[in-house]
Amino acid sequence: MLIHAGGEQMFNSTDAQLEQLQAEFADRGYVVLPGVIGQAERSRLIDQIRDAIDPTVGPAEFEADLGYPGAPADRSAPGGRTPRRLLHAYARSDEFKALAANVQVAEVLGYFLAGSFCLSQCHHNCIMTKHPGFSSATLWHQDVRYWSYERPELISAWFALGQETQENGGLWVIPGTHTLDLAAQRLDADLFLLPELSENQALIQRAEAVELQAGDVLLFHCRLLHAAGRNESDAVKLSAVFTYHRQDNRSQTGTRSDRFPSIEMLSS
Ligand SMILES: O=C(O)CCC(=O)C(=O)O
Repeated sequence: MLIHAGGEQMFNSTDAQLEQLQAEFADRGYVVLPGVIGQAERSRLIDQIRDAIDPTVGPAEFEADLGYPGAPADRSAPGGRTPRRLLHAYARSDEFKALAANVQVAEVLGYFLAGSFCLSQCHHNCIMTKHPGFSSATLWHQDVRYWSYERPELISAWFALGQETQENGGLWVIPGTHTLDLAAQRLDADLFLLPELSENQALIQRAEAVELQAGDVLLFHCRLLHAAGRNESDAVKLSAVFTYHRQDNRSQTGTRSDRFPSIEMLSS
């Protein structure tokens, strides 16, 4: 399979490899692509992120604003100015644009989404900065909860810029939940899974930690249940996250998903 982006011939996996990845994605709702981003590229991105953390170059979302478990109580509390996400990653620099358009990721996404696709500027499109001491835990949720597209068929790419482990707050997923229809009473008002319900506990017992090496990319379906703990290590964890959708899967007019235009990434 050959796909073209910006006139360049792309990374060329065999059809058999792509088919196998797609079968895994269809079954589990996620796949990991190992070693996609080399060290030199990661170092350039990390330098840019460090420059944007302190003083924080907005727009940014702060841990204190969300009030997730473990977050500082408010912006005036100790750690209250800890950023959780640097937003609008795509627009921040040419290096982040290139990351979002990574050829290997684009080839796999083009195969999974079966054709032309776009990057959403409204969802994820951020640099996750998980800081020791002041980071929060993210409870079980599906990202699609606040997204409004014609079809819930978006895929996010989580670029690990360093190692991601259970200790530093790496992601947990519940394989196969991207096909599950969850009744509303299983979720709280913010659409997090209610952990006290026995049917939810049975699901959570199936959770798996996704440990990533620096440079790995996790592709996950927008309906996959996932969660993450706090960063208990002594180093900040940095990841860039972008979300993609088929070009013909349009955001609904007037919703948050429609606030900024999507960017065409690849036409086949
Ligand atoms: O790193 C985390 O705490 C989880 C982030 C997450 O699940 C999300 O932003 O959807």
